[in-house]
Amino acid sequence: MVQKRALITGITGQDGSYLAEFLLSKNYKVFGLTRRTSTPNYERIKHIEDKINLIPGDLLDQQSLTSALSYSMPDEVYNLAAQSFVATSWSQPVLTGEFTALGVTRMLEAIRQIKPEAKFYQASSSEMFGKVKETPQHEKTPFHPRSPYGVAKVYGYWITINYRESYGLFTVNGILFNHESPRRGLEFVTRKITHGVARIFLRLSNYIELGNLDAKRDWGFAGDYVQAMWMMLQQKKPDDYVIATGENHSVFEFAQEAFEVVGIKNWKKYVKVSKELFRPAEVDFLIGDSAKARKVLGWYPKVTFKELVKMMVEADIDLLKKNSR
Ligand code: NAP
Ligand code: G4F
Repeated sequence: MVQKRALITGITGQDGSYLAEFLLSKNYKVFGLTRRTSTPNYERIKHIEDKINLIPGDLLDQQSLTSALSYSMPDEVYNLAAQSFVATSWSQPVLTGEFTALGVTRMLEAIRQIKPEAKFYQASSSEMFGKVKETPQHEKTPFHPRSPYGVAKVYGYWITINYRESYGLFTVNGILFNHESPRRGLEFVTRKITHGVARIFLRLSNYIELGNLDAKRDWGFAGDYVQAMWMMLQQKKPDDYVIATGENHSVFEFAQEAFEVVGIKNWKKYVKVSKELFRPAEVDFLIGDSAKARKVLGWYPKVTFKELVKMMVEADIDLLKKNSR
């Protein structure tokens, strides 16, 4: 059988690393776009670095994307690269728009010019639902983004559909709800909590500083979610899918569960709430309905909330112990 080729933007990120592993397990030839940094940031992919092909490029640079397409000639393109931290999108709104919105058009243009038969996955987000219009949120729920990031993702969503309708490209949106893992960036609330709990457990710190504890999210495991990305590109027709667990929890509940893993009962004394960490406009409540993905793709999440929190706390304890040796 001919070996399939995939190009992943954002391969150094959380999802990119899990997706690369998954595609390698399916015998793909995997190419990844990486941008220039002054120190290497291959931490999440170092265990597979010799099995993948890294191509220098940036979502801001059209020529580099065209070259990456010409070099890799992929059957499938997964556009995971973005400025993905919602809080930063208020301090860097223009850059967020350049990466997270216009970057999608640049990638689609490169495909249209170099390999129009390539299938395209866009990393759309539940942040697009923002101030939610209905509960749970599904593919037909109207959007009301609440941050420059959410607005940029709405642009990315529509330009993906526009290239499908204008040029007949095979383009899909995966509208993924929050998904986490031990590889999650330390600035996101789940990892901030699990890393903080691990530090408190190991007596390396006395508290965690958090913002809005009442916000609720539908949290799943990133390893499960990258499989859905691939499944979407194996369909006969391009379409858009919500990927979620269908269960949500508050930040408060996440923290409680994380402290529970290490047996700390009086956990509230280790959490400080800082108004500085509240957002100018909050997304209070997200919960997804992934019935369409379950029916059409046969996708369902395997890791439960409890298992996810445990996995992340234990991984952070191991990491801190390893780093101290
Ligand atoms: P992540 O860990 O922050 O990774 C983002 C990746 O994008 C990194 O590899 C980063 O490279 C790369 N990148 C950023 N700007 C770039 C640019 N200008 N040119 C090339 N590469 C660039 O994010 P993630 O959690 O894996 O999420 C993957 C995608 O899914 C993102 O688009 C995110 O917005 C979206 N999404 C995530 C979730 C979630 O819960 N995780 C939910 C819905 C949608 P560096 O390593 O060089 O910084
Ligand atoms: O972990 P967060 O920063 O993730 P957020 O904003 O939901 O965005 C993530 O999920 C999106 C999918 O819905 C992705 F598109 C996006 O790329 C990213 O992966 O914050 C979650 C919630 C927020 O309501 C925030 O206000 O946690 C609240 N929170 C409370 N204290 C905090 C903190 N968030 C962070 N990052 N840090 C805190 O100290």
